[in-house]
Amino acid sequence: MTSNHSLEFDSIIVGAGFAGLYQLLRLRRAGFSARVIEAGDNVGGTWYWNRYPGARCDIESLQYQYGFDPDLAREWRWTERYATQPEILRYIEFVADRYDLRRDIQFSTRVTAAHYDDASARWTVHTDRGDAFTCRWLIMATGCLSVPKTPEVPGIDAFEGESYHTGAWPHDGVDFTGKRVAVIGTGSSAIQSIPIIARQAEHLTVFQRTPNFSVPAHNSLLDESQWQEVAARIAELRAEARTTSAGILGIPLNDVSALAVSEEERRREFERRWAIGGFAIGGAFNDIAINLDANETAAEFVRSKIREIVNDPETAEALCPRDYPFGTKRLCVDISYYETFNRPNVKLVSIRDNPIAEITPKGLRLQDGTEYEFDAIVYATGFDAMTGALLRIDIRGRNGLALRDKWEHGPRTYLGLQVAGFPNMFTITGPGSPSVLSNMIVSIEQHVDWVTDCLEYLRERDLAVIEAAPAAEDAWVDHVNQVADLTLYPRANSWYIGANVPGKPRVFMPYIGGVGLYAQKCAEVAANGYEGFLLSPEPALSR
Ligand code: N01
Repeated sequence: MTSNHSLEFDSIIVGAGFAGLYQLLRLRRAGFSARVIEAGDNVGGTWYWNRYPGARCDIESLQYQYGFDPDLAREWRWTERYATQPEILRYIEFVADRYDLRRDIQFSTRVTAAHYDDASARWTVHTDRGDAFTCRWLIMATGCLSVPKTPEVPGIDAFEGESYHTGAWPHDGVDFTGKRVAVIGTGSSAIQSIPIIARQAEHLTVFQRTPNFSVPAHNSLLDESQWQEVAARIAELRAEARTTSAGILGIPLNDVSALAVSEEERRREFERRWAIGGFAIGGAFNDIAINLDANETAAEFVRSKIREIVNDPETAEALCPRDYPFGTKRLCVDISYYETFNRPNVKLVSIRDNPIAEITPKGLRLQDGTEYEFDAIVYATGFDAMTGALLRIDIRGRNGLALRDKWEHGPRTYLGLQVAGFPNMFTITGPGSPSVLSNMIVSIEQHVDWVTDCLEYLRERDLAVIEAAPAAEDAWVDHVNQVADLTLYPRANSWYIGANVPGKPRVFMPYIGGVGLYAQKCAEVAANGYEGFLLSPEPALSR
């Protein structure tokens, strides 16, 4: 179906994931007209697309849920400590129905362009179905990890077997029974899917360029009393989460240097947190993220665990990360990942010094000429993160300035919320905000609340334009870089700095100063009349 109409809204929201849905609800309740444009044929965003086997959230389900409505928290009963993708998707669909959101969402429609018109201070938003919507406020809720990245090796289209990307998995699932399968990549998606694929496939070969640090999830069924306690106190807990560094509760920081304690004490602390599972290990000592020697103690602890779990010493060594500090690539949380390499039908192939040269019709060939044959190849090769979803849309701001040109050397924003030269456009969890370094839902709610409050403020004062001031943007970008440079994070070739996409500018994209400090800064900016933003009335009124 195509549509050729011009429709006017106060706001167009791009994306119907957690961010787009909550933004729609808030705007509707505040009396703004809004339409959501979504490429998928249903709600869910990242949880709609990432249906690979084993997909689940690495933040505990009681914290990875909306916190804005205590009734909602009481109505939805999570079943496991870490929710599976199907359960999270059911939750998002439940939310969409509960608040009757679907009537304002246009599905199966991709936004192709968005152009700002100075004279009217409005955006025109074009879609692949021929729509041309106009709006005053353009809200990009396009997600940070929503553009799948396939390796740039020749021959991908020539493969005669089945090919899959974890980030765009078939909705009907895939049966690997009796098949020879390759998984390329060893990031979070691979680490979750490998144990499940290994159980199904006749044989699984894992191609690893960089080993990752992974910690056990220790998943379990959710305790009724735990669930009830959170359901009863959700608002209070969410407010508290917003004051923490990662938007996650229950990870107390042991405020001691890893180098100030004895080896036994250090090991005890790491063991204690390993037994808790998930990101608990991140708070073991106060200098793991900033001091290379302290960091090495955590890295070596995880390596010792890998050696304990994996029977074959050569495979264990190959799985041990060595050339970047612990935690500076996203820490993975797994269910039996390392154990999977003890299966007789699983083989690890390190391609660090011998990369994939070509995908062949029957499988793949490495640079040294070794050939492999497969029935199926799974690309668990990640995403064009943080900027990919924004830059694939032809976004043009004031005087036709293209966002692609403005961000030629990397993303620049003020608070991760706005871009100078692009008035009235907001980026939910955009680069320059804590986003991917935090519990995304906490950061999404904080941004959506801020944007909604901002639009109400402007409406009350008959203001029609808000734009990041260039000086404020420059200062914020400097600050984001300075804080990142205080840590070990920029030392890793991670997707946080765009290293996984050849040619992408190497800039540390998220803000690492912490959710608490960041939220406080955003609140202060608002309290000071949107300090650092330029506000102006309706263009016609100002003449
Ligand atoms: O992607 P990744 P992901 N040849 O970029 C390798 C979130 N997430 O989809 O490290 C060979 O982490 C690449 O190697 P290298 C989470 O934030 C959350 O796994 O670049 N290999 C790497 O091993 C996560 O961090 C959840 O050297 C190639 C892998 O592919 C983010 O999404 C679950 C290659 C890509 O790993 C992304 O995770 C899943 C090539 N040409 C994801 N190109 C949970 O909540 C890339 N690789 C649990």
